[in-house]
Formats: sequence, structure tokens, C-alpha cells
Amino acid sequence: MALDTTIIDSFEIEGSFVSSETIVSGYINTTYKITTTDTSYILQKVNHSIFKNVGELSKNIIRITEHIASKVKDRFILKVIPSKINEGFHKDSEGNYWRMFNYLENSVTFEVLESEKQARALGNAFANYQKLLIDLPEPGLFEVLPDFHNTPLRIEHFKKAIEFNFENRKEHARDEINYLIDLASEMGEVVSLGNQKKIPLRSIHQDAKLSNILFNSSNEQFCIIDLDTTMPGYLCYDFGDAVRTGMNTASEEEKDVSKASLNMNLFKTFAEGYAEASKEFITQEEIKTLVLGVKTITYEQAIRFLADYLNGDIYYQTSYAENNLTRTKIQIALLKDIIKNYNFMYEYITQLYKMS
Ligand code: GN1
Ligand code: MG
Repeated sequence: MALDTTIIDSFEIEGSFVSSETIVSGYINTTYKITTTDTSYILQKVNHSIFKNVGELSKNIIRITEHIASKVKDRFILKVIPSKINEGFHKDSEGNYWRMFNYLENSVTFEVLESEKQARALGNAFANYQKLLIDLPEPGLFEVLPDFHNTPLRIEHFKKAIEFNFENRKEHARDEINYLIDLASEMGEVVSLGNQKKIPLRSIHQDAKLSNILFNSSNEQFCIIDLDTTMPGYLCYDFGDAVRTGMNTASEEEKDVSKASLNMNLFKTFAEGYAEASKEFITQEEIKTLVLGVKTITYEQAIRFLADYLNGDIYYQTSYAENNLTRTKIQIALLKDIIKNYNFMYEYITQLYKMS
């Protein structure tokens, strides 16, 4: 469906509208590139059934982007383009919510990492983002999606989805359900350490996927995008999500499950990049949780995809009937490799921080 141009006119844009094109990006919001006579923008329709409080969400994003802009003197940063009534979003006559950002020219994203240089940049990028947010002025960020990475609660939702069993889909996912249910009891550790206050709550990205980093053509500079879920959480969630997406030899959308595995060389370089940028603020207890985060977040993503499959594909956008089941299988293949290499990765990280 063609984009209604009155939406574009509701924002403070430079130049007049020339064209719009849909950009495939993420599973939740809908994204367009807008070109005007003077420049380009990113326009997004926010998924309002998931992000219920778009006002608070927008305030978070304005606070984060302005804080980063005050510290990073770089052209390669994200800016919110305000609406003509000076808000961080526009609500149209049908009740849809829209928002606009600057478009960063000549930037690229990746679904699978292509080099060690990129892996190091990925580690650097999310640790730097966490570092930049440490002195974000009070109050704390609004909790846009409460319990977002509460794995035990996600497990409860998964069990409910198994009972719901949309169109008897359980029959197609027997092995996956059994495997994931068997592991459930060991996946509550991060939340439990947090509840015991052994690891601090910090402002973190919470959707630290490889594809949420814009690289420039030399793979050096980067800008983090998709700030929707930036809110209080534990460092290891971002570390885990970056490994889950960046060190998998297959993308999340790969159909050939045999292509999924953990790339250990890239993991080592990624971990070095992360340690370099986090060593001044990370605590000893947090260092011990990093690999736990990799396992927990990969497990959590597997049960989230599978729960959605069993609920009838109501959360993630899908493009074919078994899409969420195939996504689950990719996550499980990776998870098996992570569990196999867990001790090695743990030792590697421990040594890395000792040396740095
Ligand atoms: C969703 O839409 P996207 O790709 O930015 C999800 C993440 C998942 C991810 C799976 C709000 O993010 O938590 O990790 O899909 N975001 C939300 O790749 O649920
Ligand atoms: Mg996201």
C-alpha cells in the first residue's frame, strides 16, 4: 500500500517529498526510507500492539540520542526528527504511530558477520553504548516492555503456548519442545543473580543484534539503531544477543538448519572488542555472567520463536507457515554449540579480562 504523504509532512523535514521505499528491517515495526529534494530520512510505523506507550518510548529515545550526541562529536549518530508539533512521534487519523530519524548515507547492516574486523567493532559498539549510558541523567529510563528478558517468565509463556497448541502445531515440534523443556530449569540464573543484587541493573540496549549496527564502508565506524528496548537490564543480555546473532554462521532467517553453528574465531575477536571497551566499568561478577548471557539469550530466543509458532504467529512477522519453527531450529542448533563450548568461552573471557 502506498504511503500517505501527509504523514511525512507531519515531520520537520528539509526539502519536499520525492519518494519512499520499504526497508526490510526487524520483525516488529515497519520501516521506510524517505527521500526529499534535499536529503533522506528513516520513517517507521511503530507496532502499537507491542509498544503500548509510544509517548514514553519516544521520550526514552529522545533522551538517549540527545545524551549520546552531547558526548560523541560525530556525524555518524542517530537523531530524532521531531514532528511539527515538536513531539518524537506523530499519531495519524487511524491511530497509527509514526516516527522519523535522520538517514545515515553509505551505511550497511549485516545478517552474518564477514570479518574479524567487524566482530571486534560489534563488541566495541555495544560495550561503548552501555558505557555512554552510565551517566544518563536521572530519572532512569521508562521500562517500555517490563520483564522483557525475564527468562523464567518467558518459560511460563512458552508452556502456555504448548497448551494452546494452535492447529495442533505441537505435532511438528515435538523434538524442539522436549529439548527446550529439558533445559528450562538451568535458565533462571541471570534473573536470580539480579534478584540477589549480585549484578547491577544498567541501561542497556536489550536488542543487541548484529543487524542493529550500521557500519560504514570501511567497517570501522558504527552507529547503533533500534533503540526501542533500551531500558534497565543486565550487561550479559547485550553480550549474549550480539553473540547469538553475530557469531552464528547462519542468519536468523536461514532455512538450511545445517548451516547454523558457533564461529569461535569470531567469538574470540568479538570478546576482545567487548572487553577493551568495557574493562573500566564492568564488575567481576558481571564478567562471570557474560557467557551465561549467551546461553540464556539464545535459549530465550528459541522459546520465544517456538511459543509464537504454537500461538499461531501473532508476535513476529512471518513470511511462510513454518517460519517461526525454522527460526527455532536455527537457534537450537546454535544453542547446542554454545553449550558444547561453554567452558572454553568462559575461560577465554576470564583470561581476557585478567590480561586487560
Ligand atoms: C525482535 O524487530 P526486531 O528484529 O528489532 C524482538 C527482539 C528479538 C528479535 C529476534 C520488541 O526485534 O527481542 O530478539 O526480534 N523485539 C521485540 O531477532 O520483541
Ligand atoms: Mg528491535
